Order: sequence, then structure tokens, then C-alpha cells
Amino acid sequence: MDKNNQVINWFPGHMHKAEKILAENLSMVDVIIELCDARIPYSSRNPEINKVINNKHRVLVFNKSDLADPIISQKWAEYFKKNNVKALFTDCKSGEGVKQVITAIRETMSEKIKNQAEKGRKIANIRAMVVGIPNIGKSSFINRCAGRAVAQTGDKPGVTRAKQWLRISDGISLLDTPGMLWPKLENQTSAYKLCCTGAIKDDIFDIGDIACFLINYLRKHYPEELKARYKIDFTEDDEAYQILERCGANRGCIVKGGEVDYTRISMLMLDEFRGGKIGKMSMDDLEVLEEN
Ligand SMILES: Nc1nc2c(ncn2[C@@H]2O[C@H](COP(=O)(O)OP(=O)(O)OP(=O)(O)O)[C@@H](O)[C@H]2O)c(=O)[nH]1
Ligand SMILES: [Mg+2]
Repeated sequence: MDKNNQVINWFPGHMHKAEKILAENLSMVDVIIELCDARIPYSSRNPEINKVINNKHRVLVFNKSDLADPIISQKWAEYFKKNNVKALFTDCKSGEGVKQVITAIRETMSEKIKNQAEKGRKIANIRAMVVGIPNIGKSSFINRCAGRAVAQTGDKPGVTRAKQWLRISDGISLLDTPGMLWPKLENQTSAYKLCCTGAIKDDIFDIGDIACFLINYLRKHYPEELKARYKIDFTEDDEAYQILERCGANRGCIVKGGEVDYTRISMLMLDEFRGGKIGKMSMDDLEVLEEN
């Protein structure tokens, strides 16, 4: 169980549809809003996106910033600034940062608006397509922009199944799209991180493997938070499944006969991690750029 050796097949049928939606609607939109996960700024970006969207204007947004480690987010913000990449951080739960994205969409379009104005034309409506991995908050972002619930949201990947144009108040229309993952999975570590953050459906992988991956990550990067949350201790010699076992025992995840229920404790830990209950944590530090 502690060996992270399963190969994750993460490309369910509806993802083909998402790719198709992106390709089919590209010519109709002015701007792409690439919504990524602030906890995994590297692993949540589609390496194919540049090829797909070509030279379209793009606004890069890292959502769920309320769950990410603020020190690591700061490092990423500085990295993007240094590289002249406009990157914004949002929290769609509170709405923080959303206004700045709308401003960035307008700024991106300012030249086109000016050019059109010189020709005596007016761009009445800016069209932007929101793309990103499943469950990252694309629909929540649109609802925040609109100031009301216009798009359906849910705490699991695969909620939005079809495209939907939604006009948000001030002359901008947003296209909500289904979550998209890339079909070729070369980086298994990124895949595990995407499982931990909830971008991939839980029934696609072995939950125990993912929990062990999470434990190995936390024991290295956030050991005190892990110990405090589950009231456990561990040494370097402990295997991940032994730590998982201790967490399970302390949380009463026990089956008949006193054995630990690994599935239950794995699910519980992943839920707590995803909900930020263990702490504000990120799984991609800047070093990930050197490793890949
Ligand atoms: N903590 C936190 N939760 C968020 C944020 N944005 C969205 N969520 C939650 O994340 C879950 C997924 O949100 P959705 O808006 O449905 O995500 P989506 O990207 O449209 O998902 P799919 O349509 O399934 O691809 C919901 O439970 C939201 O409440 C955020 O900034 N912070
Ligand atoms: Mg959605």
C-alpha cells in the first residue's frame, strides 16, 4: 500500500468533450482565463495549453488561494512577476482577487478596444472562456463575477458537463467549460498531487495509495501540522502506511476485530487536506521547476 506504483488513468470520456469545446469555441473568444490551483501551480497547469490556445490573450489565475501555503504562493507570485507573466491569485469562497481578474481581462483587451474605436467600432461585449482542471472552481469563479449563482458548482470533479455562456454584468460574457485534464500522463508525481487536491475522481485510483503519498509529502514538508491534527508521532523509519494506521486508530476508523479501516481513514485524511483542515498547504514549491 505504501508503494506509489499504480499508473493513474485519468482521462474519462467527457474530457474528450472538454477538449472539443475548447477547440470549437476558441475562434469565438477574445480571452482565455486559465484557472489553476494555487496549491499546485505547476501540476495543475496543462502543459499542452499553449499549443491549444495559440496566441490568444490569456489571464493566468490561481484559485483556492485560501487553502495554499501563503509563503509558497508569495514565491510563485514573485517568480511570475520576474518572468513578466501576469498571474493572479483568487479565493472564490470569499471573492478575494476576483475583481482584479476582471480588471486584467479589460486590460488585456484594451489595445483591441482602442483599435476598434479608431475604426469607429465598439466592442460591446468581451468574451472570455474559463478553462482548467476539474473541480478547481471555474463555475464558482463565474458565479463570483456575476454576483449570483448562475453556474452549477459542486465539491467533486465533473460537475459541469457542457459549455454554457454566462453574461456577467459589465459587458463581459464568460464561457463555463467542463474540467479538462491532459490525456498523456508523463508526470506521475503531478498525477498524485492532482488526486490529493481533488481534481481526479476518487474512484479512479486506490485511495490508500493516494493517502500514503499525501502522508509522505506532509511528513517531509509539514510534519508538525500532521502530528498535531492526528495526535500522532513518527520517526524517519516509519512507513507511510504505519503512520496512516496510527491516524486511523486515533480517529476511530476501526473495523470489527480492532483493525484499522484504511479506506475510511484515507478518505477522511484526503477530505481534511482538501478542506484545508490540516493547514494551509501547497504541494508544488518552486523547486518543482528544476525537477521537471
Ligand atoms: N476553499 C475554496 N473552495 C473553492 C474555491 N473555489 C471553489 N471552491 C469549491 O470547490 C468546489 C468546486 O467548485 P466548482 O466551481 O464546481 O469547480 P469547477 O472547476 O467548475 O468543477 P467542474 O465543473 O467539476 O470541472 C466547490 O465545492 C466550491 O465551493 C476557493 O477559492 N476556495
Ligand atoms: Mg464547473
